[in-house]
Amino acid sequence: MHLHKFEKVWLIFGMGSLALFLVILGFAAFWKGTHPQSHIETIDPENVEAHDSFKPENLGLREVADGKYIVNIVASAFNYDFGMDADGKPVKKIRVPKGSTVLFQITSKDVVHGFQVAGTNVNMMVEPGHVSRLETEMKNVGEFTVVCNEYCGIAHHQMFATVEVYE
Ligand SMILES: [Cu+2]
Repeated sequence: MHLHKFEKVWLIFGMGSLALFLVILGFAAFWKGTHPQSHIETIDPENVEAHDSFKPENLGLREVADGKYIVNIVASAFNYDFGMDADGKPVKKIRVPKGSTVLFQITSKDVVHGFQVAGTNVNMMVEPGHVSRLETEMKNVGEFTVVCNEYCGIAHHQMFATVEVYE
């Protein structure tokens, strides 16, 4: 079979790039430890309260050490549950000082949701049956809107909250 020279070049290029991408994928997964944010930790979506982090009294922002925070959230259609404030109202805004390290832990009770803190590198898929975790340093002062970026139903656009980083 005769192959034109250009055809050979393109075949080698195509197969070469496929092999290169597989090597990059393997490097990221096995050497760099890149993995889904769920870390494959499972949870019963019908009974998220059984998990310590998602008991109603443990939801929301908590300072665990100087400048270190944990935020526990339960997502459901169409709400992010950050727990209740002192007046018994649902928390819709959390405040952390600039430069603090914040670990977001979130799970879903029903369908797939998103958890994106717009303007930061926090962007997670939240799957029912899994716990998604992401730790980040809040470097910039400002108000950042939390949005659900996975379409989850008719009132999807009402899923939001605010993270305020103060000086
Ligand atoms: Cu949504």
